[in-house]
Amino acid sequence: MPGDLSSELDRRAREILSANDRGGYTVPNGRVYPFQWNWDSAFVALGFATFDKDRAWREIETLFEGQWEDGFVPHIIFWKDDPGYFPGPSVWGTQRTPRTSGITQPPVAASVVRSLWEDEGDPSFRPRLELLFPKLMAWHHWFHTFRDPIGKGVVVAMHPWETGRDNSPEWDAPALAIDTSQVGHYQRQDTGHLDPSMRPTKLEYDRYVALVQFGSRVGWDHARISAENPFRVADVGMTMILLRANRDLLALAEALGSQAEAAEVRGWIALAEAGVGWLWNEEVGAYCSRDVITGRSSGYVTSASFLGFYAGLRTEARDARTLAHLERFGRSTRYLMPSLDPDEGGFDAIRYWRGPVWAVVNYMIGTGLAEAGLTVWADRVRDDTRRLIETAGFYEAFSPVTAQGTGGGDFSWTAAIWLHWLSERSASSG
Ligand code: 9WN
Repeated sequence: MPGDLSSELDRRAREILSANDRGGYTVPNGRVYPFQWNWDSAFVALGFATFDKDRAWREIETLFEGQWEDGFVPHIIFWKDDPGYFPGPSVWGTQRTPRTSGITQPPVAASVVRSLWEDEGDPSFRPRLELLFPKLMAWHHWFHTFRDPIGKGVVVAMHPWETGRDNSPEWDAPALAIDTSQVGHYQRQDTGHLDPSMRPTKLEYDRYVALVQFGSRVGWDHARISAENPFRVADVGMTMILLRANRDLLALAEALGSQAEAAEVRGWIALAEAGVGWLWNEEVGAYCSRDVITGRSSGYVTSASFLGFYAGLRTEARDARTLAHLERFGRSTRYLMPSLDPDEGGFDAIRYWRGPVWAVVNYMIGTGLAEAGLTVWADRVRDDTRRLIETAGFYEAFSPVTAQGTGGGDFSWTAAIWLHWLSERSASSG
């Protein structure tokens, strides 16, 4: 890539983060997503860290200002009113200050904090790490208490939004159990901002809203939700991300000399390493999300199926079968990693989590492949992500077939991943 294109994209990426900065927290996109989102903020911190380290730590600190006393960290914090997004705080009805949603999102924060701490090597950040560490512990503890009702160390999502991969077909069969008859009238905002062909369907939204209404009805009582929610699906993505985050949390515990916490985290890691096999679908040859209510495996190979490397899992037979899917995906689409198997009937190159490529998922997959020594594939995932951004710009997601940008433009986490992982400057610095 010509150096001037790279530095122009660096400049543009920094500009996007600054424009989406609302003072201590960053919105994913000013129009479509005008609040603070959980895993978005964590990835965004990696981008800020390349030019403003203090601001990077601040992003995570504001996220944890929304933490509840039971350790839960919400998927959205509504710092200010904005009518441009549905559902807003009154629909969630969590009665909290700051106002928040009632579900969580993939726990990438501990991994990001480890990266901030180790990459910077600056002891002046230690007091901030010491303050964040117990909050991270409390959140992971919450996951093990309220999102692992089957006690296997796998994460059970209570809402498709919780997975961060909202309309993946993995949720289709389990969502049949959600009663949408009492949902009533509501006004979506997303389809006013974006082409509806890129967004979830009306039926999917009815289900999303019905689950919010259920949570609100039970007063967002996490114990009741864990036992009674009509949607309970063990998500491959969150399971792998939590396992990875626990390994990173363990490194932080050791850096801080927190022996008791380190022992607790080691227990969580051992549980997940033993339990993740429950998600392995031998017939398909991949990790697939699984409905806890019916016990059925989704049978879908999605981008999340490739996160085992990121989670630090190495099993010869499973790796070989996973890599066979990777090779097939690589032949079927021009750009890795489509969010759904491109040979699947429901594959749709522009509809959200049913086809498009997401830079943050590629970052996790690429990192895992590199750590596993699978350099050729790690490079392919990274180069494809770079080419998508160079071709289309900093979109929310991209068609794996044509590179067309999908969803919102000037997207914070795409800009952050560029700065942290893809720019020539970050490649040369490590
Ligand atoms: C619901 C903000 C979020 C991401 C999710 C992505 C999308 C929200 C929505 O946007 O979800 O949380 O309204 O579509 O699926 O991963 O965190 O960027």
